[in-house]
Amino acid sequence: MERVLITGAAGDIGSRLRPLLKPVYRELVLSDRVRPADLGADETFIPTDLADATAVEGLCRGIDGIVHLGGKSIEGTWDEILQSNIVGAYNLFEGARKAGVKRIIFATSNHAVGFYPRTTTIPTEVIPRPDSRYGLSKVFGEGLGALYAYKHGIGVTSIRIGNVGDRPIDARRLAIWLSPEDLVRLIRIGLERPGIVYEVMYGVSDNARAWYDNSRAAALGYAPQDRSEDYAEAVLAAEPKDRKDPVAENYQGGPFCSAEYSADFETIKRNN
Ligand code: 15L
Repeated sequence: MERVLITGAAGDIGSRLRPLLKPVYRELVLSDRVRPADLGADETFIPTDLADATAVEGLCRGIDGIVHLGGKSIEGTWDEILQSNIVGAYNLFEGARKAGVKRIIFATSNHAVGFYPRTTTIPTEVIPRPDSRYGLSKVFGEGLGALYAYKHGIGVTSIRIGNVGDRPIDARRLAIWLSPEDLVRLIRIGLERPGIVYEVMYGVSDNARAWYDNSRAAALGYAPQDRSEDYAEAVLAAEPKDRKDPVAENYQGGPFCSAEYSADFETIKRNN
């Protein structure tokens, strides 16, 4: 892996990854619609709209591996999600195929499976239960990854990212927190480990309260170094005591699940 492209490089995760991946790969190519505010003179930045297939094709030329973070990272209107995450991801995989890119990391999300209850521990093979149009677009991206892996031989790893940050910020994030350094560990497996065809891993640190069975990631060599439990006492002390959103509290996806909710929650809960 010599030339690695990061899409969505100006976003929160992209900004955290840039300095961490810089010493690892000979050349990092950064892309986003907007220029990162803190772009260094020694960084290569190519502004690209993922919805522009021709531009994306050009962006992928000469690249060995891609960390695809680009697109909308929260819920949006159907048209926003369609253009940024669905058309955008398709263009990216197509551009990569035409350019002969060897590996892709697809940044998927816990919201691809957000409608699993917090009482269950889910493996990576579960049936998708997206909790939003955003989560649905991530299911689409995971599918694209499998298609381009098995049909076109690109080694693809989908990382179902929980919540990346310096520390877990609330009780829900104690289960799904991912330190930037542990994210780098996952990315390096996907880009560098020999023999990757198509893999799905949960993007979480070593969290005692995790809702995920991440044994596949462990088998591939993932050994997270950060633990949300180190922050649990402080996080739980700061947690509001009177939460009034039973749908959000029931499901792993939290408020993404309760937004625009119109089902009969009690009936669903009883039957499933
Ligand atoms: C995500 O997928 C989002 O990109 C991020 O903004 C957070 O909302 C995160 O999930 C989360 O669930 O905390």
